[in-house]
Amino acid sequence: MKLTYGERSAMAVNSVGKALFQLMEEKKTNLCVAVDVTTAEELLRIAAETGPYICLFKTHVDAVENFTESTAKSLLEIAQKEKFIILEDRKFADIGKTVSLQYGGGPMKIVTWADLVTCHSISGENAIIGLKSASKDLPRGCFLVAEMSSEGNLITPSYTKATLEMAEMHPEFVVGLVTQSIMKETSCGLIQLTPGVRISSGSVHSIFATDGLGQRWSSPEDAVLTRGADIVVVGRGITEARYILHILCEKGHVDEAMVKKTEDY
Ligand code: 5IU
Repeated sequence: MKLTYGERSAMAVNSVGKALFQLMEEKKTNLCVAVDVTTAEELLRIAAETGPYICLFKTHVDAVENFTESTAKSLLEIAQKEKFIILEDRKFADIGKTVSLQYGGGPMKIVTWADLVTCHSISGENAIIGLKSASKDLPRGCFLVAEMSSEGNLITPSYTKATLEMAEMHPEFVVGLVTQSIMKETSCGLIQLTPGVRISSGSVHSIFATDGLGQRWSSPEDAVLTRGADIVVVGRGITEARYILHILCEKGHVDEAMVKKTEDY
């Protein structure tokens, strides 16, 4: 049975999950850009440039040296203008009480600006309950990590199965799963988000590249058609694409060493 993202929106329980499905349908995009950068200026530049083409903007703000409340405010303004949802890939992994503090407070105050976050299932369902309690009445939700793209990760099929079950138990807060393979038994209201994707000029069906630090990339075709991705997460395939870096180099935004580095991938 094939359903449109619009039809699946009606099956989502969480309001952000519903909105994400609707955005995908309206903007005709299932692209999430992963923005692993170190400055707020770069983060905002990429948000403005990719905004029209994405449904989801994935951050790691703890890698950004100068992320402040004002960065968050500017990011929210761009998100509203370009219509995308913000996902902070925090991968919460602690007990319920601790994750509620990390999410709601600390220097990043993630709950105030990120529509969605990622969370590991390792510590049990109370992590979800903790996040939900910290979100109070804000429209918020999370993706649970069911599988990882990295070489040698310790996730087993039974861990993945238990994570799916946990997601099904909490559809009011869990909008979907981070996956690498098709989750046939998952309800259609949950979204499958697949990182480790980039375009290669070579093979389109197999894992074709790595970054020397265990990342395993596959092609968008493979991610969507074989691995069941609803949304593909592309980081360096966009932010470090050779032709984009050449343009940025000409404008003086990055130096030649950076361009040279990507030519080595
Ligand atoms: N990410 C992965 N693999 C995973 C999970 C998250 O790559 O299994 I869970 C994150 C890490 C990075 C982005 O922020 O997705 C991928 O970036 P690249 O496309 O640059 O590899």
